Amino acid sequence: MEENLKITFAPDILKDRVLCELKSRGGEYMQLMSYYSSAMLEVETKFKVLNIEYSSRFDRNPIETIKTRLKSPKSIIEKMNRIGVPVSAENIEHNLNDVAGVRVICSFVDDIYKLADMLAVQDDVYVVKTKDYIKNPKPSGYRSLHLIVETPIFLSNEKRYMRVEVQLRTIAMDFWASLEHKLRYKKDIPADAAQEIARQLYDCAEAASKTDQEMLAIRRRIEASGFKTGIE
Ligand code: 0O2
Repeated sequence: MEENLKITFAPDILKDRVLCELKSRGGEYMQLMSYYSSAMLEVETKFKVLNIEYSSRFDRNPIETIKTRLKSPKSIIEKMNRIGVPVSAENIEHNLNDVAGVRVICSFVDDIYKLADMLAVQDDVYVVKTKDYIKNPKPSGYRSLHLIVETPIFLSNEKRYMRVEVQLRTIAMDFWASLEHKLRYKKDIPADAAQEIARQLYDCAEAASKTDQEMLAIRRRIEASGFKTGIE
């Protein structure tokens, strides 16, 4: 195992050095990232399969979009710093749950829970942790269902279990989270205005949630009347 890269503080120049070292040592770090990419692909495929099967059973697609992302080296270093663990391939794998991320954007709120259940019952998926920010939104107003899952990837000479963070949310939740994320990085907002803006953003999250509930009620009403919805 490669020697740990110890960072006790993180000015940008130091982060850049650690980043260069991680990349130049190549080997283990790049290999680990390729494992995460493979695990991400496995989980993405599982959702694509569920979407196809669901649409043939219920005549509609529960998934609007699937996005995948591998955490950047910079974000990995920042998070390792935050939790006070030296940066090494081994420590990254043992301490971070969200290096591989799959975001599933659903049509309706009930689709989120159905898809999460359908994934959880698969015999090669182990749900390590669930955080339900839909039933318990964050103080910011953020809503999503987060699952940390472990799933195997099959390599030439081994079967290796990897962790993937799955975020399931509706289009409305995604719309809010994407814009809030962008606005949060506008650093020149004075503190007093920031508080008011946070409150406005919270109100927008509440409005988006109300819209989600109404859209679900409308779909159920149409279904109850015997019409099919969203045949694709
Ligand atoms: P990125 O680039 O989006 O991934 P953990 O140690 O992972 O269990 P952590 O890191 O507190 O604990 O995880 P949490 O709070 O369950 O989820 C973190 C991720 O959720 C964030 O990832 C965001 O993607 C999303 N998120 C959480 N709260 C908010 C929020 O208030 N607004 C928005 N827009 N997104 C949020 P990262 O690491 O920030 O980055």
